[in-house]
Amino acid sequence: MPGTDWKPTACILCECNCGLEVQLGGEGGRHLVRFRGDRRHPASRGYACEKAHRLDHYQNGLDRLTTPLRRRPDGTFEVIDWDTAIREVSARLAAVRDSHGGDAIFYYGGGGQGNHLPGAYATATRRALGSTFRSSALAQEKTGEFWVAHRMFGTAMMRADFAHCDVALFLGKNPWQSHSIPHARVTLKAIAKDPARTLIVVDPRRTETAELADIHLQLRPGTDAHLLAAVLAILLEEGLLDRAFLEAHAVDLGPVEAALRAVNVADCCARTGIDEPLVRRTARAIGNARALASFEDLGVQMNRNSTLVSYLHRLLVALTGNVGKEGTTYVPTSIVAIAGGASRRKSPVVEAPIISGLVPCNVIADEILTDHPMRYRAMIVEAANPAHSVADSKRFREALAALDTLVVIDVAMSETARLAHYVLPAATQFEKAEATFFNFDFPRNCFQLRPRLMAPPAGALPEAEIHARLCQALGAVTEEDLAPLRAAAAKGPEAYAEAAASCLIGDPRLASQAPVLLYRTLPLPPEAREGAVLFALALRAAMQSPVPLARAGFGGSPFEAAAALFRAILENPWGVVFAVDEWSEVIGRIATPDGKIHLALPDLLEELGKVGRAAPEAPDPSFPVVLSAGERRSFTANTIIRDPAWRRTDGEGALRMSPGDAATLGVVTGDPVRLSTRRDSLVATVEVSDTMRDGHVSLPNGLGLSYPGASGEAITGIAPNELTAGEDRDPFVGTPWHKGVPARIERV
Ligand SMILES: Nc1nc2c(c(=O)[nH]1)N[C@H]1C(S)=C(S)[C@@H](COP(=O)(O)OP(=O)(O)OC[C@H]3O[C@@H](n4cnc5c(=O)[nH]c(N)nc54)[C@H](O)[C@@H]3O)O[C@H]1N2
Ligand SMILES: Nc1nc2c(c(=O)[nH]1)N[C@H]1C(S)=C(S)[C@@H](COP(=O)(O)OP(=O)(O)OC[C@H]3O[C@@H](n4cnc5c(=O)[nH]c(N)nc54)[C@H](O)[C@@H]3O)O[C@H]1N2
Ligand code: SF4
Ligand SMILES: [Mo]
Repeated sequence: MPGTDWKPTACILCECNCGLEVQLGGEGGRHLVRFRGDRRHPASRGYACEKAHRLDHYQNGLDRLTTPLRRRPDGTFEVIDWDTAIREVSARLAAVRDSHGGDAIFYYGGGGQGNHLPGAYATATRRALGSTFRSSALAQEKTGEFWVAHRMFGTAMMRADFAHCDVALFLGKNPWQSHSIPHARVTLKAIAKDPARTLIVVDPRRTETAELADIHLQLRPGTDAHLLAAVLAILLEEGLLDRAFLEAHAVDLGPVEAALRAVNVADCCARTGIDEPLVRRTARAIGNARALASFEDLGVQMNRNSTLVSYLHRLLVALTGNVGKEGTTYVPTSIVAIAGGASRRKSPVVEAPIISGLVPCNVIADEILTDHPMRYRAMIVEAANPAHSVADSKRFREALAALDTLVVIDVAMSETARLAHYVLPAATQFEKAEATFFNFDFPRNCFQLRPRLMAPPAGALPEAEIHARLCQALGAVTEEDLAPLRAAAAKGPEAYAEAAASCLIGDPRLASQAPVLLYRTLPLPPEAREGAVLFALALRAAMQSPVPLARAGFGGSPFEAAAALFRAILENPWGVVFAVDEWSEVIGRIATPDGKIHLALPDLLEELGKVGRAAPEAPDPSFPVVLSAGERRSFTANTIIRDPAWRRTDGEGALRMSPGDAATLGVVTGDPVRLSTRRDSLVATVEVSDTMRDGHVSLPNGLGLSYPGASGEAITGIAPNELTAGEDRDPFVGTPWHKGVPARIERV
């Protein structure tokens, strides 16, 4: 019988993290039984999609880890206790640091779609070890966009206001399924229904979003750079640039105009397969928009010319003046900035660019396997499954096998955990307090600390506790360090805040261990304990963004503001508005040295010229089809839910292909086919779909997971990265070409 209490939490399956209310029930009250969208959540306001109702398949997965494991030489695992695990893991990592330096210890992950506190606690462990190189999935999707935005605007995180735009543009993005914008389906339907608003979708598939569109540009896969070049050239030719905006807020228009004048519009349109009149109609809709909101995502960011496309997309927004007015592009206030520009440092072995602090995922295997003194020799993987999610799984497995030490912190026996020397079992996101740093709303931005719904099973620990134990075992935090804070805590909140602030700000050694110090000493109720690190983050936000925080009710000195915000976070478990922005402030957040948008990026303008002139790449006759490896569907959620039974539809994760291609092959829905790329050859199940273009096939993301079933471990569907290659990546930032993999299909 479900209990009658509805408890606030959030969905953890995509970056929206919609607020939910759940009822617990089942054995020991450990099942998530009933769900409803939480109307009190300030961003989602009751919205949730069908996936949220299936979250118990995450909480109660059969491959849940409940004890630390150590790998034996034969590859099997033995159970060890926590004291042994912490002692051995810290000793082995310290040994790598002592003989090769902390830079030889690589950190991967830190959070998935809804759990970003582990990454915050891990900074203490990384600092204790001197580990500075790291990465996460963002370095195979967003780093090109960040790099371009940072160079042009001096700030990397930009989002758009789809609720108030009159023209919405989605480039390689299917928000009906993948969301990423608030109330995605409601917002899309509202735009589609309103004759005064225009929905433009650029996608080679007729997606659910494209079905709603006023203009669907069903282009040839991988030709987005040509499409955007043509649109920009038409805007210039037809006098549709916002000259007044550019005069006031931008510099270096000249070289951009020259490059756009050199674009051959007819030729570019021909390359995309879209008729020029339709491209012109699109350009006019954009050029005449009152407010354009646009979003580029994986269809272009994991594809050829991805960084050039990100640049052309940012140019489109800037040249039409769609920045800083309601319904257009904004820069949100953040609690934790997750986006940044390029570092001066390169990765130590391959010398790949580091953007937003992240080494490109596609070079990690090379960084480990190259015989080089600076190669990574140990790795901590936390809340990520790179043996599944990074390009070329086979080579990535080889790289992991070559490490001295691999430590995986996960809730389930993931593909990566199977390869670890030590597996450390974590509490699930419903067994500890958790939060997301994907807070991108505007003008009212919100933050939710979800209290835990239940205690973890004996044997699993929250990451905060794991990192605290590691840091203490490494000697980075001692009882003497904790004593003054504990004493201050006994005196009350004010004494504590003062003591915490003085060690956070006054002593660099202690500051580097702030997450652990706070976690060990800040008095918090058990259901919110892992929220301790937010005390430091709230203080940083109060120092960096005093005005938006004050408007949200958190004014006064930085200490007063931080204390009030921290209290509000604890008192509002369904979420709190932490910042109130104003549209008029957006232009002021352009953080280039002169405060202007820098339109001309010479390397990318040169690339535009090259791409425009280059003859179309002749398809490799052995691999004539384009495979998009990793589509978001109704029941996919990366590898967060491993139980295949959670999928109500598309159980096997079918390979979608056009009726024309199916007829040529002589196959129908349900037939097996052999799908081959340069890396591997696997059998997939076909779904014939008239949403597909001829020559383009698509596999879902997050399948190919091993899961215990009635007859032992079984793998359902295809793991997309068995088919992708590490060298297929963007020349500027190293992001992968997962959406355009050359492939061949045969009957079996
Ligand atoms: N249901 C569900 N939702 C999710 C997730 C999930 O796993 N499942 N994951 C979340 C995450 S981590 C992310 S990053 C987002 C990603 O969200 P999206 O980027 O929207 O997801 P995808 O389906 O991978 O890719 C989007 C589209 O790119 C198209 N595409 C393929 N090739 C090309 C091309 O050459 N040009 C263009 N213009 N388009 C092309 C595909 O047909 C597809 O419709 O989704 C988030 N939301
Ligand atoms: N070919 C191809 N590859 C892709 C993509 C694609 O479209 N095509 N998409 C890419 C994108 S955009 C993304 S975001 C990545 C996603 O790939 P990853 O970032 O590797 O994330 P997930 O696959 O979701 O793995 C999350 C892991 O966290 C674990 N986990 C869940 N909750 C917790 C917790 O509370 N604590 C801990 N410690 N662990 C937890 C899960 O069991 C799982 O093993 O994949 C990328 N890879
Ligand atoms: S999957 Fe995303 S959109 Fe759907 S309920 Fe969960 S967080 Fe919200
Ligand atoms: Mo992602």
